[in-house]
Amino acid sequence: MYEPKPEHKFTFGLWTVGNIGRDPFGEPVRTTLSPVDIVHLLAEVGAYGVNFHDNDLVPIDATPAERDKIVAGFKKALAETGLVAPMATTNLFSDPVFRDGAFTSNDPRVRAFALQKTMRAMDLGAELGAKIYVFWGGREGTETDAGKDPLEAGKWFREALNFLCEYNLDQGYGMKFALEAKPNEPRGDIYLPTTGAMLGFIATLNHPEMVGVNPEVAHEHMAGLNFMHAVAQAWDAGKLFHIDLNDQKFGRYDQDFRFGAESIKQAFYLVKFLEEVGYEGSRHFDAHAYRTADLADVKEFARGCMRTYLILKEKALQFRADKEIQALLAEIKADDGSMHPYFGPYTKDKADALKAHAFDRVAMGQRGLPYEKLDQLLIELLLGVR
Ligand code: GLT
Ligand code: MN
Ligand code: MN
Repeated sequence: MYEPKPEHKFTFGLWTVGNIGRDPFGEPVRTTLSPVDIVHLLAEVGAYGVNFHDNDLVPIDATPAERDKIVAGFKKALAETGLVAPMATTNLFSDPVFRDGAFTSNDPRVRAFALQKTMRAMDLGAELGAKIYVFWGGREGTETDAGKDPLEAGKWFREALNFLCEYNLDQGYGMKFALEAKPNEPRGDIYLPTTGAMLGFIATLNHPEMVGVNPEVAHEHMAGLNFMHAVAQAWDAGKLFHIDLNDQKFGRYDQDFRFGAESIKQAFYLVKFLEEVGYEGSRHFDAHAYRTADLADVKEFARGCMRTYLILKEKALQFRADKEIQALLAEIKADDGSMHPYFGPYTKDKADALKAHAFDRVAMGQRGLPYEKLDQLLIELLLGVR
């Protein structure tokens, strides 16, 4: 019943199920899986697609011949399993060259190298069929603002994206760019720290229609924000090009937990939102298994992400079909139409009539709102007793 199917568009990055469990205090705990192994693992658990950074697939110092061999092997694995590669991205954060940023580095050679690396990675993504291209600027920030000017950094980032949009057009790749915000980690502070900040920035680009966002649950939760609200704003702006699903305790480091592992209620509202508005993009799980997991448990992790999504999707349908819940919502949103003449586009007559209207402010302020009752019904629905 909760079996993943291709139409659910469940995808994982090579770096997610391939995560070897290294952390700042500990060495790897799992053996490295090759990209081909990962494709087979994802096919085994029922995923639809696999996403990658350039260097998840092709090592940064590979020769052109080595690159071609790796890409051919990867394509063969995709063909054998039927998996697709809908999203690609650039690793602009692991190599020491990016330790002070990529597009916002103070060093012009690093900024130029970041552009070169991204164009080559876009070529790789295009070759494998990716139509969404993600930008996560993990090193685009500071520990001390003494050495960097945020206005200059913003200008460099804008110029880089404008350049790469033109490259996309020039090559006829037809990609959409998706900018991913994160407030901090690995930098002390990362520029454009929230999805809302990214949306504001996109409007300043030369090709805003080509650029949207890739919000991640954990990244908004790290900042103490309501993820579903950020996603709704992105959707309303026509900018929800991709989404990174995972979970996270509030206010902590980037935990990248299994989807729904921590905040069941927030995950429910999110799935309900995505399903009800008809989001058609990938449901990408940007998460990894606990460091305690072995390979068998990594598969349980991946299955769990998809299974929880599908269970919550069913719960959303149940919420809509629940008569008591819907009756409460109807009561809360009751509308006798008497205010309709005042809404909609401004006219002088409307403004005059509204200014003259007599409201019973005290009675309006005393109206009961059964949100406690509604929330308890939701909790009981999620706990499986409705
Ligand atoms: C890295 C980061 C993620 C980004 C990935 C894409 S890499 O794992 O923490 O949130 O989505 O660059
Ligand atoms: Mn992410
Ligand atoms: Mn993350």
